[in-house]
Amino acid sequence: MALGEESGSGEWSDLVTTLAIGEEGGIGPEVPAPSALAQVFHVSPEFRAIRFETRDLRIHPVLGGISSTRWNAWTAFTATNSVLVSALAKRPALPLLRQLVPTLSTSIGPSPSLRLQVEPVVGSAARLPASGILSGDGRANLLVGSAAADVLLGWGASDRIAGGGGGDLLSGGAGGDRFTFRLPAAHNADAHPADTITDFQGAAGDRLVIRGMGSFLGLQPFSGAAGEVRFSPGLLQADRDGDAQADWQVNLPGVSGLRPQWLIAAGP
Ligand SMILES: [Ca+2]
Ligand SMILES: [Ca+2]
Repeated sequence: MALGEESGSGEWSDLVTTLAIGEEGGIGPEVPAPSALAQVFHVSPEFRAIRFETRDLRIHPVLGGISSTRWNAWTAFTATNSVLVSALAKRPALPLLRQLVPTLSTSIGPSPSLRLQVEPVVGSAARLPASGILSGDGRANLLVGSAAADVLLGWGASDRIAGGGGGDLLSGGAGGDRFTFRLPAAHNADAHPADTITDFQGAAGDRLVIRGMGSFLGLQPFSGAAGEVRFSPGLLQADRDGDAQADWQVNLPGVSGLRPQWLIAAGP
């Protein structure tokens, strides 16, 4: 992984070792941050770049002043996920960004992140109250989207991700992640926008939980039974109302095959 720019009044490389950094971007819980460390989050105006900065509020014994280390986690995360980068670039900016954190120091006064409309949430689970970006961390997170279009980012570990309504952009990151969907009511199935999972990898443990699904047909065409689910490369489809036409779908870019055991049928 690449460490990003150094900033502040002096470099203090030891600071990096106080962080437990996940494989592709999470700040893990294994090493609790000392109280003098504060996590600060930066985003670009378009909310398409997320940076984590750890600021050490102790005075450096040699250089003096306060040092900070910025780690461009976004770059590390998206370096292996070009689909996510491309998809985000096509989406409008979302004004709400919630970032889960293991701990949050309250000794630093008003958080700069709040001025940037980033809302750190202490805990491993969170729900979006309105359309926005919900970013987990290196732990196993439970991420629940709003009824509108959201971006949910699981990062490391095995996350549970449920986008809810709207056309959601979902990315599980590393670990075997569980994506939960609910087939819409038959009468408005055609109006349901498609979700996209940018990094689904069944062989790596990712799973699709679909509430209300009937038979899984594999590559076979719909037979006209309500609730049937079928797969074609890059696309999971359901016929909610039994007219043999797809009226619900999840885009799975890059996925050429889908094993039945990667799908989990759940109650409505
Ligand atoms: Ca949603
Ligand atoms: Ca994950």
